[in-house]
Amino acid sequence: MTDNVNAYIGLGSNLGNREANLRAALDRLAALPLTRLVRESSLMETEPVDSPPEAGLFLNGVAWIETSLAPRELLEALLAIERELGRDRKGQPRNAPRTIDLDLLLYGEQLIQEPDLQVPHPRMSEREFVLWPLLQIASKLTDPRDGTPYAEYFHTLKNRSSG
Ligand code: PH2
Ligand code: MG
Ligand code: MG
Repeated sequence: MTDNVNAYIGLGSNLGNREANLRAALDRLAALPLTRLVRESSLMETEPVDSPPEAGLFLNGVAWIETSLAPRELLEALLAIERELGRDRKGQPRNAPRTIDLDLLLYGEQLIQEPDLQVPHPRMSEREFVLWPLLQIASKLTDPRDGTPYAEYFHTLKNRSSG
């Protein structure tokens, strides 16, 4: 069994009862084997980014878990929770509205580059809807690739968007 690792999961929903979907996902994360839910962020409503025109507003949050599941076991567990909560990926365009999206953002300090699993999540440092809830629960967290504080990415984004 691997050691306990701190991992961060991004949660998003823009279909159905968004808050109920996120709460159900958090309950299921907390119930995973070899896993403890350490902290959950508050939920924020966000404008869809890089989504089809019909996409509605998202509700987003981040969960901090401590787990002994291996990264790929954790990924499979996240996909299973998505399916249980009605996520249907078949025939859907990229970033189609979804009842629930669970993204593995960080798994300890590990760097993973596989076709279906990239950690840190490749777009997390450019997404306010990830960084804001992440920093709320883990303000000192740094990018395992080069030690950049996630707070620095967040401030860069904010400065850019305010012109
Ligand atoms: N997820 C995406 C694409 N765009 N936009 C917001 N606001 N929130 C998301 O969770 C989100 C998104 C792909 O997973
Ligand atoms: Mg996503
Ligand atoms: Mg996803």
